[in-house]
Amino acid sequence: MRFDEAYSGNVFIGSHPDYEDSRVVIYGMPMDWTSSYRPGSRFGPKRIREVSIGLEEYSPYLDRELAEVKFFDAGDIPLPFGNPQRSIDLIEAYIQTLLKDGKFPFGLGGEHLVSWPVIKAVYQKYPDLAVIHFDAHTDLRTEYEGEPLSHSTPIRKVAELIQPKHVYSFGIRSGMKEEFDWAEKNGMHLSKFEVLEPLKKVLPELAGRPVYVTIDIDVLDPAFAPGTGTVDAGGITSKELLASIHAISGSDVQVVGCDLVEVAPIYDHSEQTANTASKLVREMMLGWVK
Ligand SMILES: [Mn+2]
Repeated sequence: MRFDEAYSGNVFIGSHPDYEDSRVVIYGMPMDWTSSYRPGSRFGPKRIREVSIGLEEYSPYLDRELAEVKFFDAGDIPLPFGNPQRSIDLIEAYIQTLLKDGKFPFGLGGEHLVSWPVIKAVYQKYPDLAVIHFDAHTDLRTEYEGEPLSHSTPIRKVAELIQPKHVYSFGIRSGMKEEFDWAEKNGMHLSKFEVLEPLKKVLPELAGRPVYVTIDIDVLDPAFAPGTGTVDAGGITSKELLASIHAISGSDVQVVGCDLVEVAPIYDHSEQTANTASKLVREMMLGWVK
């Protein structure tokens, strides 16, 4: 590693230079080929890394600092533009390698479809897996304009794979009636509008379980995160999202992987979205990797 690498913005602040020796691997999934509204999340991972230079490495919430968790920043997975199927296959193969090496997968999106191959791979390792999902949108469509590989479908695919009753969605305030009906009919845990309070209620029942957590940045109100593909008014504050991350870290849930997706820096010249995302990454890292 070059002596200046940790501060060059090429890697997330505080990352460890050695893969072999690291417990966690951060990787970008710079894909936005299926975004139905505003593309741009392919640039999310890079910008989240760049602005991380402005972060403190210490978390006063958790009284822990990044040096206490060995994480390697692998950069972005090279994905073929415009080809969601091959991109998904490449992501899945990469995650399988990470898991075989005993690493904790920590992904940065990219559109939300990238979570699907990751969760698929994680589920192979943890058949008892539950998924916690923070989002403005249900993401429960079976297809979008006839296309099943869409950023509006990943949670449906996950729910069908691991069973709907093992999927816990929070903050949902947008989707088709059919999606909400499907969630209810199939026993998915879908909390409309609210995040922290319903989350606290379900954490005890997830105690001891391996859990994958996927955060779509648009669970935040557009006032806090305008830099995303599909903004949706009526979201939570960044303070509530941090408290939710900390509620998970304070519980007996065993987080086995996570991601933060849909940051599209171009729609936010204030850069608060990327800056917020980088702080969320720090708290997820320090809170969830024990
Ligand atoms: Mn989503």
